[in-house]
Amino acid sequence: MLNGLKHLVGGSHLPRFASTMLRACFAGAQNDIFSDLLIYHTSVEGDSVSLAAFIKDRARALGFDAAGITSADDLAATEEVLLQRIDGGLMAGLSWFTPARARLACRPQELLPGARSIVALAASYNAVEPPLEETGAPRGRVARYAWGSDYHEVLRERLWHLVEEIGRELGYSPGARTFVDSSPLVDREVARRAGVGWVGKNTNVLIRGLGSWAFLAAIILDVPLPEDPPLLTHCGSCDLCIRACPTGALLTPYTLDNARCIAYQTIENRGVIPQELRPLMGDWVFGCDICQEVCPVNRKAARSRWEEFQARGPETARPDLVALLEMDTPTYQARYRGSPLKRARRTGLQRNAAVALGNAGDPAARPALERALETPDAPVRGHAAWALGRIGGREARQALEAARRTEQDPDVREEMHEALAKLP
Ligand code: B12
Ligand code: SF4
Ligand code: SF4
Repeated sequence: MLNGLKHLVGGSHLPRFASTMLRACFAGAQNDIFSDLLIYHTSVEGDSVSLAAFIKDRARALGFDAAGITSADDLAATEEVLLQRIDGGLMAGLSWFTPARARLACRPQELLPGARSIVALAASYNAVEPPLEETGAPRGRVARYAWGSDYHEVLRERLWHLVEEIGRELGYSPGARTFVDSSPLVDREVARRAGVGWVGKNTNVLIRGLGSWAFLAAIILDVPLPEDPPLLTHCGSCDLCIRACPTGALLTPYTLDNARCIAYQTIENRGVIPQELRPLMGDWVFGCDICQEVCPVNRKAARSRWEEFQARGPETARPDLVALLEMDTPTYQARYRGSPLKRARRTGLQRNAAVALGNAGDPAARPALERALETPDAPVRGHAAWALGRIGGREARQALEAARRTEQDPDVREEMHEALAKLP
């Protein structure tokens, strides 16, 4: 009977991994009668090694630039860190980042019952900045990760392709769950533990050859796979990112104060940007790349091969600020369909454009900012008032005084009042 079973599990008529699973059952058996089957344990390992190689190979063929594998064990130390950050107010503003979510994010087996392994993946978004025709008009800056198509959609589709290929190789559909950014899994720690990259002092995961210009994604599987070791690389004595951050959001190496980060303020904050941060935001209207641009590891980063992440055009990377401030809904819908910029919503982008115009200080933007004092969105009106206060001039004063007389929102009225008080 044993020989018959050996023949069965080794037989080429069974899909390779179905036979592996059968062997795995035997290898786990304690009964002496099956000791003969220990021989199969070696080939189980052999098969999971070759399945891991298959997954990495197919991941590459599907466009992913780096892949690694880690276990589905809890990420206990990171859970502690996340809970401490929430407790210390360092995740302030992200109401969805609750202790319950933080716990779940670090417990892969709760995210997928029966989870055994995590395939961690990275996809470069290091696109070339599109050439810009210099018109002299003030322009904003969009973080590189948002120059192309929405990575959530692009990568989720590829991840499911990969799951399908793994299923074909196994001969059955494995239990699997995919993750790209928005799902509750602590993407960076998974990538670090799987040896995909190391954590830089700016908290981003740096990947050999790609730098930190890479999205992270993951698949949790109920299939056992051999783990890759974490990398030993680290930042050494470099602290360029910490010194370059204009808002002081990087409190210490590896620690970000969410509410001070320009990325949070321009993308996630739906309301009022604290006044003390606005002058420090420069021309950023969606995200911020300063702590990545100064990173020496990024200087040698390869360009992205992903067509989807190439810049859609100069206006996506460096939008005309007045046009952004005055953008109507149809223009917004057409320009940002399928783009990550949609996350900030039209009024969020307009609010950010007002701040950037205030920082640019170009009097040519005054008429557009004056018109913005009439828009229905309160934060846009308030930030336009702030910008006019910075640009100054007689016309700005007249417009602010007139708008203040009819303004109903007390916060916006206060912004107008403060802007007027600052004018000479
Ligand atoms: C919330 C969030 C934000 C918040 C940041 C909040 C925060 N404090 O992290 C905001 C909106 C500000 C933001 C900004 C950005 N984000 Co974001 N964000 C996330 C999200 C959804 C959760 C991150 C999280 O859990 N943060 C909590 C902190 C504590 O966890 P962490 O940063 O992962 O923690 C790592 C380190 O802190 C480290 N650590 C903590 N303590 C210690 C101590 C020591 C000694 C050591 C060694 C390490 C260490 O452990 C973790 C990793 O191992 C992830 C997606 C996801 N599901 O994970 C994307 C994600 C982190 N973001 C991403 C990106 C691209 C960005 C931006 C670059 C976008 C931009 N250009 O504007 C900026 C970068 C800003 C910066 N300097 O980090 C990528 C990062 C890719 C990469 N290569 O690292 C992710 C992974 C999305 C993705 N799947 O691609 N983001
Ligand atoms: S993204 Fe910008 S604001 Fe945020 S930590 Fe980096 S440099 Fe600072
Ligand atoms: S700038 Fe220096 S310290 Fe910061 S992430 Fe890059 S190598 Fe590390």
